[in-house]
Amino acid sequence: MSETATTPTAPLAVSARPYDFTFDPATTALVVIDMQRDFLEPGGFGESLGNDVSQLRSTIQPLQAVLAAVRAAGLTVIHTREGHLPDLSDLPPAKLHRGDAALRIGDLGPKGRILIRGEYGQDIIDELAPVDGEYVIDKPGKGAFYATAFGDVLAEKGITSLVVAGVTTEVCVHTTVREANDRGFECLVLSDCVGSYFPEFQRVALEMVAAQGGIFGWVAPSADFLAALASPAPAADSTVPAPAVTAS
Ligand code: C5J
Repeated sequence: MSETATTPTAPLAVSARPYDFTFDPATTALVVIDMQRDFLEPGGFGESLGNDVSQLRSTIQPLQAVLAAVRAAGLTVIHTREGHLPDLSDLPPAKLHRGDAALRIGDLGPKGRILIRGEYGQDIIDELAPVDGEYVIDKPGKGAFYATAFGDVLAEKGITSLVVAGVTTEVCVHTTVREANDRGFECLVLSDCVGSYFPEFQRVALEMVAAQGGIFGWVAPSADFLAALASPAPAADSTVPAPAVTAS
């Protein structure tokens, strides 16, 4: 008597720079970095630093499409939010005092206290609100691993690959991708789902990820990731004959 056994899902391939990014949906998480009112809407942290927050809004629509697809496909979804405790005990003085902001972290702005956990402005924009079953990681730093449970969540879920979106490309996205790369994760950055207040930084930050043969990871437009996710599971060679079972 013989049986057939199904091999683990063959990896899907995304056309990416510097070469195809392969991933198994079961071990891949979508990581949405800091899509918060404080960065994307007027009256928040981003604007207080003198930035034109409208620069980031082109990321919203493609990211909505990616979220819909990964939710349908059952991938792990992790959102992050940069922010600090109300008593500022997790805010290094260097971060508080640096620069010439109109409103500093902890000051009261039109959307609540700037970059403080639990405030309206610190939460994720309505368009990309997390749904039940998704993780939300509050982080005091720019990277998602520093002083958070992010690494533990990835380990618990058996995640080895990250598809990364969010803002800003050259700050929190880059820091997280660099941290992830050093910890052995494979990272794909979705070029139209990450945003910067500075077009030049956006271009160069994406180049830096994929340069030198993918020094930090891969870069692709979301359309190519969505195409890979929708591609049919490999059929012909995904089942292999199992060894014959003999019984005495
Ligand atoms: C910044 C972030 N830019 N989320 N934070 O301060 O990139």
